[in-house]
Amino acid sequence: MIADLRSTLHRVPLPRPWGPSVPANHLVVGELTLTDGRRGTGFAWTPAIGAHAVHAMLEHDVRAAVRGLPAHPEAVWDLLWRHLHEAGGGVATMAMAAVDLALWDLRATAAGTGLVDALGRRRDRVPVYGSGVNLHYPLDDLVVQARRWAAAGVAAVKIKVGRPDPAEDVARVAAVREVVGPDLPLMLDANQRWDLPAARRAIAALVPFDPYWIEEPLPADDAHGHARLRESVPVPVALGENLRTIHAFRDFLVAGACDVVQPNVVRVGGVTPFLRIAELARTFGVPVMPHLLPDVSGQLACALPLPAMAEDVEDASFAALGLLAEPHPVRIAGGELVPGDHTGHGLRFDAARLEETRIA
Ligand code: SMN
Ligand code: MG
Repeated sequence: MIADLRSTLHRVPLPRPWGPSVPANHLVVGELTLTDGRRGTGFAWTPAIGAHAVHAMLEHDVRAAVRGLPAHPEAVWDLLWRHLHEAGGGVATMAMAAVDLALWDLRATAAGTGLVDALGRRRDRVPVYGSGVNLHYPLDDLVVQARRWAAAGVAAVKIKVGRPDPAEDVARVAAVREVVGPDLPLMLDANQRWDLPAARRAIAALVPFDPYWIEEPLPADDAHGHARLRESVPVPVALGENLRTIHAFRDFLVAGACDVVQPNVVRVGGVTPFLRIAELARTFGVPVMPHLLPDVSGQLACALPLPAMAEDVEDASFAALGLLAEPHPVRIAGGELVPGDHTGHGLRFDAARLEETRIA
């Protein structure tokens, strides 16, 4: 039974800022204690927006609600969703992730296995793609980043598009394609910067560089728009990092809005809903490519029904941010991610680093 939940908020500077408004990421660590004394660690994460709200919701609403509940991820998830729903939305699901990840940590540990085996191992390693939040990079820096990825032997690369002048997108994608060669999958991420006509025009101009997918070409909530776009362009559409509920994923899949879904394990509320979304996507034959957080997502990818790649945004994994004590839960090298032989999810936050970055 759950005895208590404590949470702390941390601001962690990014060695490579994600533009002027995102110089740091925010982490909320949740420590769940059971009545028998066992402890599980969960976390929520957000680049900039909502971090204080998530922490406040954990302290004010979630803490009291989880005390006395059985340490059962699925049951707790459903109860918490009902309990928090009148506030609703992304803040609630991010807060719920801190609880759910802690419960999965406890479940896998109790089974004497790591997360991959607790979920059902389907593969021992997954390909990793190099990803950059680089729309603001000058072309030269973008090319140098692409060279680093090529030299590291990544399985694929993803860059941002959606510069104010579409001709710049063409020049940037052409330059990166030149660096990585004709065979490496090259994904493009527009982060919702276009409307339907702009997306159609931009994608038509980028087709010659053989994009592996176009990500979030339109506003993230627009299922109908994505479905119409998808019918009119020859490039697969990926989305889902800004969807929060299994119902939203259901609606996008039913609308035929995407070829790939990208749930973020924190934003959807943890491992429990992530798995439900993966099973749903499977019924549409749509692969799941977990969004960010490779320290955990890479483990999930090893258990997904359909083959998946993990995403490694350069120098932004929790390991790369110095947040984790050794041994790290996953090893990323040569375009592959391999989970370690830990029990639980294997993320052990470095106590000194947490102290140094703590803001609440
Ligand atoms: C992204 C989103 C949020 C933070 C970093 C990067 C991006 C991606 O959309 O898909 O990697
Ligand atoms: Mg994206």
